[in-house]
Amino acid sequence: MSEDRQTVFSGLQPTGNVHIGNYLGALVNWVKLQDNYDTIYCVVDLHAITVNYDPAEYQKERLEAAKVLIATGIDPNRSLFYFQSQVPQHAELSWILGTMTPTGVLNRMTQFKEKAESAGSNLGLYSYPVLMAADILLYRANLVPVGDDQRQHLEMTRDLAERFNNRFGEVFPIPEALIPEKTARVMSLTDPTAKMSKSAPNEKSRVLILDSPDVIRKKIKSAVTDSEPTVRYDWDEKPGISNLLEIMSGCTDRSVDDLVSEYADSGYGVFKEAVAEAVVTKLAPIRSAYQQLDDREVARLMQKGALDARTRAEGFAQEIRKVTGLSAP
Ligand code: ATP
Ligand code: LTN
Repeated sequence: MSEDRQTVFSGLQPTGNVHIGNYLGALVNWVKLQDNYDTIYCVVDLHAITVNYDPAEYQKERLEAAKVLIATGIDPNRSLFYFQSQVPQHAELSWILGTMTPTGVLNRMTQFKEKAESAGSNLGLYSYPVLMAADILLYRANLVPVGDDQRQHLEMTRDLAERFNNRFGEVFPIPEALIPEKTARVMSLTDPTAKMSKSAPNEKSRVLILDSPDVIRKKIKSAVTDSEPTVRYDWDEKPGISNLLEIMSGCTDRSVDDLVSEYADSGYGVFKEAVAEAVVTKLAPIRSAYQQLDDREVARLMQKGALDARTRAEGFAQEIRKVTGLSAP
């Protein structure tokens, strides 16, 4: 890691399976940024236990999430890559930042309101954005690649960094969100007015990174569209088609305009087949990389990542303890 490179941090929850929304909204950027930045990527297992879970199952799901990320292109030799729970400095900073977070701000968090309604409220779910701010600020990250749904959390993180700096001195850079122009919010295939989500009950609503080609084709074929058969990019009138256009564009690096000019009059059947093939082609190498990964080797890589992360985090944590009057006596 060279000193002059900017630091990137992002996290993914190990709940359910990683879907194409996660991939196009965030992971594509995670992978690219490895070329030019000091990258730190974290499987945020403390965040995901804010909703009910089965411990034995969770142990497996965490490793699965790590494997999917590696298959996608996260390289543990180029990025610092680990499980959040293995680095206690995240939780320590979260407590300190929590003392500076007005509860009125937390009350306004959309994700909290939605999850509290569906899964029931608890203190962890409420303070979830504070832990996220701690993840980012702990490493003094400059850039945070995320999907559009994380915008509000990022704003809160920036506010907390400023609040901390005003009180204790210039410790944290103010982090910027890196959100893609298109595919920042990939929508559900069964309800294109809702975000594609890991937790939606209908499995047909999302394409998983590890879905087989057949399953992908079926899901895209049954994606909800409208009855006027022109392929047009229009989120108000044609959210289903606009979503598929963005997905195809994200999988092919062709612009939405270019796709519209090719498929405008070809009919939905032909268009959906083309979308499905683009997704299958994009995901095939990831699926085969995943199949070649060895669980024990990945577990070893995660242990090594945690050791390195702890060392790095402790250096920053000591400075934070110093300015906040919490150093060892
Ligand atoms: P859930 O699907 O249950 O709401 P999540 O997928 O939002 O959970 P994470 O797995 O932590 O939670 O998200 C990882 C990254 O994927 C985040 O940066 C998030 O913004 C992004 N992301 C999640 N869903 C989408 C989506 N539908 N479109 C674009 N980006 C998304
Ligand atoms: N809150 C995010 C996951 C997350 C994260 C982070 C993202 C936890 N810590 C730090 C970026 C940076 C989510 O729900 N998707």
